[in-house]
Amino acid sequence: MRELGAASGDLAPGAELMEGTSTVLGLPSDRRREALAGLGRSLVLELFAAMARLRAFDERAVILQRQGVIGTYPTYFGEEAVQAGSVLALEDRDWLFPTYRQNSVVVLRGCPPEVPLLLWRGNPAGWHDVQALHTAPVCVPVATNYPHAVGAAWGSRLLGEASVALAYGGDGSTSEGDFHEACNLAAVVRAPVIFLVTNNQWAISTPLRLQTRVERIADKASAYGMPGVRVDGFDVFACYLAVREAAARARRGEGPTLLEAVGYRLGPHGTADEPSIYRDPESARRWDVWEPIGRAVKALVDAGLASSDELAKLGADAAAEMRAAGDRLQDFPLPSIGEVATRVYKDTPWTLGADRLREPTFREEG
Ligand SMILES: Cc1ncc(C[n+]2csc(CCOP(=O)(O)OP(=O)(O)O)c2C)c(N)n1
Ligand SMILES: [Mg+2]
Repeated sequence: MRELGAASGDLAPGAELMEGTSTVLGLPSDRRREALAGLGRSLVLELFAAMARLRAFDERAVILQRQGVIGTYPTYFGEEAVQAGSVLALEDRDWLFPTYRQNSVVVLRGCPPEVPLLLWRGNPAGWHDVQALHTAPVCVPVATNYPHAVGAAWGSRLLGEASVALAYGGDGSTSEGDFHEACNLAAVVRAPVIFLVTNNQWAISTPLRLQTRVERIADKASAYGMPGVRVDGFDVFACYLAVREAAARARRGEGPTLLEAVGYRLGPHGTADEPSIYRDPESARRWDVWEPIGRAVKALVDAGLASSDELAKLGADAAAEMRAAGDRLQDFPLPSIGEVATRVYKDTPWTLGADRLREPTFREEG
């Protein structure tokens, strides 16, 4: 497993940007040890194991893409802390609305990892059970998942349920009309929803300074009348605590929260992207010291909560799990052409009826 990471609390590139974010790993060492001990060994290990599984999934997916087993893939290298922290801070009854970037969070809800891998293989077996897992399908159109989450949250409140919805998004998504409409409606109706924006400072090739004139995305919250909170997005413990607090607020009937997880996109936008064309590889590499798994390893070992061997074993177990999931992909039969419209329409239009769709036939050359 690729592990980088600086000693916790070190001054590193981006430190100014992290100033004022809520953090555990950025605390002075005595307070950091105290905060980690307060969370307890079993929770910190659970959070670490969740990050390790997400990392292993991501690494396996990139390998499978390079082998031609799956199609283009949006890696989330470096964003495991936000994803693991947020999922574990919620309850199973709470709803997740992931984007392409959080494409495997459903695995942390108990979905077999081959399911999201099959999604990127274009196989219908890659559609997870939305109702059972309380996780919406991965959303590729930027920002359209925000109003969906508001609807789910508002609906659950009208039904008298105490569930919360969490919508993920990126810095770029906050420029979309859907983001504005969702935030506004959520605040007006006090929907129990969390907008979790991972500010990785890039929207494909568009840097943050060309995306918005605000320096802090969380500042946008005041325009809607909801709290805006900034959290160290490379710190799984801080992300966990921030989401837990926002969820508690939502459950108390106090409405939505905008959470900005401050970070940097350590990798490319996806496997089809070549970032050196639009950003300087040297300055990008300077951010590697924030890589969340290496950072957590150092802090947990330092706090005496785990040994590095124990943490390495969690990484190795996760890698084995994801390798096995990848090996199973070829066992799933290719879909038939008739399935192209399945789950698209309630009643399949006659133009797409089974009798009108035929398996492609190939003429022999020559
Ligand atoms: C409505 C819409 N417009 C454009 C795109 C193309 N697109 C895919 S990802 C992306 C960038 C999104 O950036 P950001 O919100 O910061 O999320 P990140 O990819 O960094 O996680 C764009 C423009 C799209 N998928 N949907
Ligand atoms: Mg982004």
